[in-house]
Amino acid sequence: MENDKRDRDAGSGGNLPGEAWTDGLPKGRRWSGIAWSILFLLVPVLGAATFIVAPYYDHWLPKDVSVHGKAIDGLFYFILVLTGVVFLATELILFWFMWKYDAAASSKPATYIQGSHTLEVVWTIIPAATMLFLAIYQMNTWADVKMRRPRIAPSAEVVARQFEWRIRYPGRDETLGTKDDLFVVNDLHVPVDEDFLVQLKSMDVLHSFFLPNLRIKQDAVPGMKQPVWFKATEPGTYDIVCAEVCGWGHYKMKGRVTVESRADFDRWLARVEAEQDATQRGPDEIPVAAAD
Ligand SMILES: [Cu+2]
Repeated sequence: MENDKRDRDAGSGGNLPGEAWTDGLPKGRRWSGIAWSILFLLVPVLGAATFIVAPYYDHWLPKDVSVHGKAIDGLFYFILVLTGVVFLATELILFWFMWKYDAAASSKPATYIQGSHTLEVVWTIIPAATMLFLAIYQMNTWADVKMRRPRIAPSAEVVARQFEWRIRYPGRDETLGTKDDLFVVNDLHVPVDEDFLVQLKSMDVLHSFFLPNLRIKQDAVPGMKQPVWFKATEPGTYDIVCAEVCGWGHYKMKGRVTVESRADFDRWLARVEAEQDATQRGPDEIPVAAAD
């Protein structure tokens, strides 16, 4: 008999019209409603707090030392504010609805609505128009960073490989792929205030060439030569990291980029050349192993 009643209740979603709602509400349900509302309120509060506090703990954008950086950061902040406002608004509305329409606190059953066609059209058009605006608004920056390549020969070639960056400079003839090329690993040097054009390749899997301070991020795709360019504005040593999970050693696939004056850069190149000449010997210079 008792089971019959329970089955009946379960079959109709737990509440029979005119029956369960008049039974009296179990004590304590209201508290769970409050707890859930507060929990959902914490999402926008802590979310916003994280962003406000982050710069004070140095967890924010790294120092920008690129001529493109300002435009890219501007876009970043613009999109952050736009999405931030929408995020806060939707989360606060969600909280308010949970608070106000707590089922346990209500004495009336929920009413069924068909939905609103107008509302659906409005909330489809607004995001679509926003996306379209962003697509057009960022076009010039995108073209500067990814399409308007400086008309110079490649300054260096960077080949990504599990788990290092192999860098090749053209050497004295200023042409890549010739005998006097200079090779270094994980140690990119760049003259300050000059256009620098990298020819990016991958030897094995997908990697992503990421120079946070120069606001550069480009996938290195096996079989493709990707041009990547930038102009550094401030001498210093900055990070090169791989931004694509590329295998077990992905975390240690890091190098550094040294931005320095033209004179320092030339001196460094000359040193690499001298070291390479000292360690590389021609075929006739290699000592033949003594026969037993
Ligand atoms: Cu990688």
